[in-house]
Amino acid sequence: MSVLSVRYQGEIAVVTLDNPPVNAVSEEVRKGLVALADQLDEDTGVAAVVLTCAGRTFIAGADVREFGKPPVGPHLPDVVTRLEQAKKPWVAAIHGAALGGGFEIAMGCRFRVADRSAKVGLPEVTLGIIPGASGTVRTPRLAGVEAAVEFATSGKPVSAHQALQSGVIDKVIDGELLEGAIAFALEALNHPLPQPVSARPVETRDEAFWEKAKKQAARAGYQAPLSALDSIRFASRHSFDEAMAYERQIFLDLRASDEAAALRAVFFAERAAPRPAFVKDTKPRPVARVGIVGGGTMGAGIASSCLSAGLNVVLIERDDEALARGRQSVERTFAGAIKRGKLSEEGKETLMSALSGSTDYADLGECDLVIEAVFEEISVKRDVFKNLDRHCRSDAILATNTSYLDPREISSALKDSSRFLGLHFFSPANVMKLLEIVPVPETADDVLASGFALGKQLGKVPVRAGICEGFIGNRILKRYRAEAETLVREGIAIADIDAAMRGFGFKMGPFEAQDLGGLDIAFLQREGARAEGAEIPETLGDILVRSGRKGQKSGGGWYDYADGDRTPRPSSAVSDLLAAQVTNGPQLDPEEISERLVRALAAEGEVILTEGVAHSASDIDLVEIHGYGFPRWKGGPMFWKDQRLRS
Ligand code: 3H9
Repeated sequence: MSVLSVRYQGEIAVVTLDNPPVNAVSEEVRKGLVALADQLDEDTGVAAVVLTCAGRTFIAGADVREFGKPPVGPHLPDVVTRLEQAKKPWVAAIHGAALGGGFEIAMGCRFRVADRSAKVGLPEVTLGIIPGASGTVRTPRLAGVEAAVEFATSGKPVSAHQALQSGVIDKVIDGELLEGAIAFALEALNHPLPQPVSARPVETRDEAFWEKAKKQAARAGYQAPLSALDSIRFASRHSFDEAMAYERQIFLDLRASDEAAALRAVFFAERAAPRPAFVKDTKPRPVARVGIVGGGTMGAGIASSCLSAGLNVVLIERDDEALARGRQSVERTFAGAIKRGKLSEEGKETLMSALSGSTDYADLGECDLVIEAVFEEISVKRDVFKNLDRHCRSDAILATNTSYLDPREISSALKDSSRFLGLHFFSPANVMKLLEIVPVPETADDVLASGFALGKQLGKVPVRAGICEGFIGNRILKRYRAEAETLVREGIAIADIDAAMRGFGFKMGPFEAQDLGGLDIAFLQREGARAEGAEIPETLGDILVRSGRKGQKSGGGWYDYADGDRTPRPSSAVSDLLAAQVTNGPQLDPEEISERLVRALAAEGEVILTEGVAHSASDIDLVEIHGYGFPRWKGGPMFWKDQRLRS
């Protein structure tokens, strides 16, 4: 059966694309659209064509799976042009999302209508490419240069309402989409047709505009947004055909780039993450009401995240004062979302009304899942779980948010550990996407599946981690920090190491990040382990903490900080403290420094894979990207290392 079908409603031909899951434009779709344009052009009974899609969305873009292979004709830019040149006007009826090549096809249609909840956008830069089928050439002609720059360099889709305002669609349909689109087409036939987009004039902008836009695009840290801008700028100064040729060349060059390969790998890994093979066939338990024990930073963050996903939350604290603080934290998070325009005042009220608080564990009786987020102290955690055992329904899932305690020691406080698992959120939990899911040996399959389903519902990237100190992420972090200290011992300046990692694409280097988070937490862990007899050699961080340098909060850590200023300044006090540990070896350039550190990340990743703590290299990459700031356009340490080996 073909992915494209046509039926007739009077003089309107309704073309339906049905290419699950997201109607991506594959070779078959491209061929089919050209054939249909030819066929309908010759059909004297047809006055106009409505293009609609089956399933959850309009066309989500070119088929990304084809990007690793040589391009095969007919090419999408030619398909878009063919639709634009059709003798009968085509009307794109958009539901779900018209993204990338899907939006480009819509721009080839003479008209675009969308239902209220639809989105349109050019997300190509998020895949390391630029729009390759006229997105940077037609959009400025349709909506102006500024809107085109925003679309193509940010990659962010906009709502149907915003799309209407910026002129990229012609109408928002309130009722049934197809009916509305057919009525729109019939009405449009009563008027002269608008010019095809390619024939419309394009505005020019002055140098100041482009300079500002360039600075903005450069912030992303990788090539594609800058190239998208370059292509729009070219399009604003050249003929349509010249601009199309220019765009195509950049698109093809970037399509073959390392960054695009990395971003594609991340794209597919992220989508596969919530449904790993080991839970695919297991039905998760329904979760509608979540209990959270502990309303501190972590608990409140988890609560915000659950509320935003439409869950009811019961927050447990030891007294009313702590409960009020937890509630205020959640409120602050939502107030921030209102400020950023992400939430309305009414929306906040609705979310807050789904939050209740209590100091009595008995109020967790109706919860389907309870997440413990209390102090990292084994006896405290075990007490919490003994209470949960007493008060929760016997089929309720009980989870710990521990980041470094052994979950088995916590779960053994329960009568039935099959309902237990670790759900390791990252701070701030309402922002960070990573969720490490840590089953104990007794965890039931459907409990594990429920962890992944919850991750998906919360919009997180869930990754299964085995039990070891630090699970996947913090264990790798430890190795990373140790290697960074080794570099310091070899005589590399702390500021040079941080600068090299920023140059690689991290927002922060390892030392400035520690100053921000505080050096004392890891120090106390090491001290605790030493007290229990573990032989842990003294780290440079230990030396700093012992002399009172815990990071920004104590006015200095690896760097000095002036009062009220977070700018790290190299510290002569630190140089003095560490002088005896440092030998002056050869200096390294920034690439050599980042190579050493990323190799250390990948090396620990290899060990973790061998031990079975992580299930796949791409899981490790997701952990690093979503929990530790690894630049996604480098694909994660495992991908980066493999790419290195291939080149
Ligand atoms: C482009 O268009 C280039 C052109 O300018 C020029 C060309 C010459 N291709 O996200 P979901 C799969 S570049 C292939 O969970 P949702 C995905 O892997 C493209 N497959 O669904 C998953 O597969 P599986 C620009 C794709 O409902 C399944 O669909 N477009 C593609 O949460 C469901 O995905 C984009 O970047 C694709 N393009 O969200 C849009 N897209 O079931 C990317 C998805 O086997 N897509 N899949 O794991 C999206 O943003 C979301 O999928 C969408 C639906 C919002 C549409």
